[in-house]
Formats: sequence, structure tokens, C-alpha cells
Amino acid sequence: MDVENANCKVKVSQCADMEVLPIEKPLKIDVEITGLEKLIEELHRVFSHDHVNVQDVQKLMAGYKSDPKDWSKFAKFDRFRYTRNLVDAGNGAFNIMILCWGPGHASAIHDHADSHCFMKLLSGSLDEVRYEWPENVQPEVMKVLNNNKPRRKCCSESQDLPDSVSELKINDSCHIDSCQNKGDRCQEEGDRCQTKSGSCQERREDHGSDDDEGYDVEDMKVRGRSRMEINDVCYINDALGLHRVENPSHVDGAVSLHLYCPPFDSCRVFDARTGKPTQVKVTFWSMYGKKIKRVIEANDAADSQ
Ligand code: CSS
Ligand code: FE2
Repeated sequence: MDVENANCKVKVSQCADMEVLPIEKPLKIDVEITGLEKLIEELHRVFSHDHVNVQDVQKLMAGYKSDPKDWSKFAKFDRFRYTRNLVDAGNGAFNIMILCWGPGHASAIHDHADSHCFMKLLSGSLDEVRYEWPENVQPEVMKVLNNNKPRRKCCSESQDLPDSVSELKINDSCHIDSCQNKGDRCQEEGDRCQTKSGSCQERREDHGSDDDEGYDVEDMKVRGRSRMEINDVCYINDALGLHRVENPSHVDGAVSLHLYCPPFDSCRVFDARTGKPTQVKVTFWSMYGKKIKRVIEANDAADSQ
């Protein structure tokens, strides 16, 4: 079985086969999708089946040519951080959302909670930096893989599963060397983040060293970097590693379309220096074009002291 048959309808660790790895590049765009509404309709159709191929979803998303007329009503920016704006809840099976990245905005290094993550750039540009999992943190998918080693195959029928996630091949076809390491920025973003208002950004809960036990100061290992241009589509899951997304422009915003399957409301973010994970909630800035009224929680007040 090859990658085209990887089922993205279920959690990555529940895939019956583990060929959820490299996606062929360049992706052949053999469909043309006229408008975001049509794309969403097509995605509903595809996800109504039991088995949904990763590559089919990628192709559908690539087949849509970004037009701001379609999505500007969902594109709500914040001055301080990137926003997550729900567009469609996919009958509970998947989430489609639009993320708005102001100049210089970035996510923390994060996982995808055992879900499949598809991302298409609608406007501006974004840098994606991929990281290896820290040695002492294992994603759910690797626990399953390690338990089922004799049964599971990876990459091709004849190749045995690698011992660790770091040996898995990743798709680095849009790797660019000219990009600078912006890993340090993540730390700054984390420090600045004082609310729970959303996004997958680090909300630090301690600054002491006690909880850092077992997490040495060793920068997280970068696997590759790529720059996304308008209409590019990329795919990641926990078996492929972690990533951090950043708007490299100090002037222009960027807008991206994301599909997560299954949907998740929390994920882990990682300290770029030590690899220490923190579970964080991810929330929406707006839903269906309407800004969410944020309830200020006691913790928020405490955080901002
Ligand atoms: N996973 C991040 C965005 S980068 S894919 C999020 O959902 O906030
Ligand atoms: Fe992500």
C-alpha cells in the first residue's frame, strides 16, 4: 500500500497502515475548484466516505485558487498574535479554519494532537520550520508504531519501520537554505503571551527550574524549513515531526486555510530551548465570520500581573 491510501479520516495513530509519510511533490493539480464554497462542498463529499486519502485532500485544496472575495469575511486579524477563525465544523469530522498572521506573528513549536493537518496559503507568505520530537517526549503515533512493530510497515511494503521518529523520512522538497533560524523568536512570543485568548502559542505557567527537570538546555533540532507561497499546500502529522509557522514579513499580513482531521481543542507546545512540552488549549478568535466574545478568566488576570 502506498501513501495515497493513507486514511486521514482517523487519528494518525489509528491509521491501519502508516504510509502517512511523504506526499509526492510537486503535487499534480488535476482538479480546478471554483471558489471556497465549492472547495468546502467537495471536502464534505470526500469526508463522507470512511476512507479519505491524504493526497486527495491535498489535491482538492491545491485545486482552489485563492480569491480574497471568498474568504475576507473570515479573515480577522489581531495586533498581537495570529488568530484562528472557524469557517466550517465539518459535521464534527474535521475543522476548516482561516488563520491570520500579522507582520512577524508566529506560532510556538507545536504538535497536532494526533490529527492530520493540511495548510494552504491564501495570502502573503509563511515560513514553516520543522523540528524533531524532543528525545524524552513521544507522540501517540510512535507509541502505537513501536507496539505494533512487526505488523506495521513504513514507506514501502519491504521496508521495516524505523526505530524512532527521527528516522522517518520527511518531505523536504520545498526546503530552502536561505531562511534564517528563527527559533529564538518563539521564546519571545511565549513570554509575551499572557492570555488564553486562543492560538497555539505558548502560555508559560512557570519560569522556575524545578519543572524543567529532565529537560536540558539543548535547542530543539531543526529538520527543515520551507517558504510557502500563495496557493501552496502542505501537510503534517505527528509522525512527521513538529513545526513552527511564522509570517516572515514585517509589513504584510498572511492568511492561511487549515483543515484538521479529527478536530482538536488542545495541543502541545514546546520550549525551543529545552523541548519541554506544555499542553495548551486552542480556541477561535471568530466563528463563521463573527468575533467571539472572550470571557476573561481569573487565570488570565493572574497571568498578566
Ligand atoms: N496548528 C496551529 C497552526 S500552524 S499549522 C494552530 O492550529 O493554531
Ligand atoms: Fe501546525
